Amino acid sequence: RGKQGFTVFFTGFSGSGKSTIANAVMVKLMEMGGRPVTLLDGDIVRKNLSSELGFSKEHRDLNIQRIGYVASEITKNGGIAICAPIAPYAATRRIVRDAIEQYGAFVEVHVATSIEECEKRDRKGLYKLAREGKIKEFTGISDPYDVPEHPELRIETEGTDVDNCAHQVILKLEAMGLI
Ligand code: GGZ
Repeated sequence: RGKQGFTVFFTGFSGSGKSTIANAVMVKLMEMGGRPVTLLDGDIVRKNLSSELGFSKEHRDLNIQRIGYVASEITKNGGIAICAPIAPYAATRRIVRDAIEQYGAFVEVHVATSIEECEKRDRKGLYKLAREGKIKEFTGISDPYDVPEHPELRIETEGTDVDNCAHQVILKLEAMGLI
């Protein structure tokens, strides 16, 4: 069993399935025992750590850097951090990667559900509001998303269940010698 800490960093659109997959991965890692696992989910972080922030580029960057800082501390102390924000900007993801790789591994997982599929599902009704202009700067509709070019793992969720997606992450962590 590997001893180094690491961060699993999910990125993808709202409604792509990041949180659901991140939760399933957390459960699997906890069942394996060993190192403590901390989930830094997008909306939980925004409630507790970034409640004053909106969705401008500056605020999103600040949000991601806060998540990155907490994840780097967890990684430094030999733990496992699981992050699941949208994290739309490649440059910001790079900054977080570089900070974390000083202490352990950074495993970027692109949850590659298409914007069409996310909008079709529209679980929280946010895409409808974004189309109506009632939510501004909505990622994928009226705000950018830089598709990760070289993530450690890209998950195609369409036609794949949550358990299978989570299993792909676990297999990648094993292949990397982290668990
Ligand atoms: C994107 C927004 C927006 C805008 C509110 N753009 O499905 P959700 O609801 O729970 O996930 C989205 C969440 C995104 O927060 P993050 O902290 O992950 O974003 S970032 O990494 O860019 O800082 C969505 C909701 O907040 N939401 N307004 N304009 N998502």
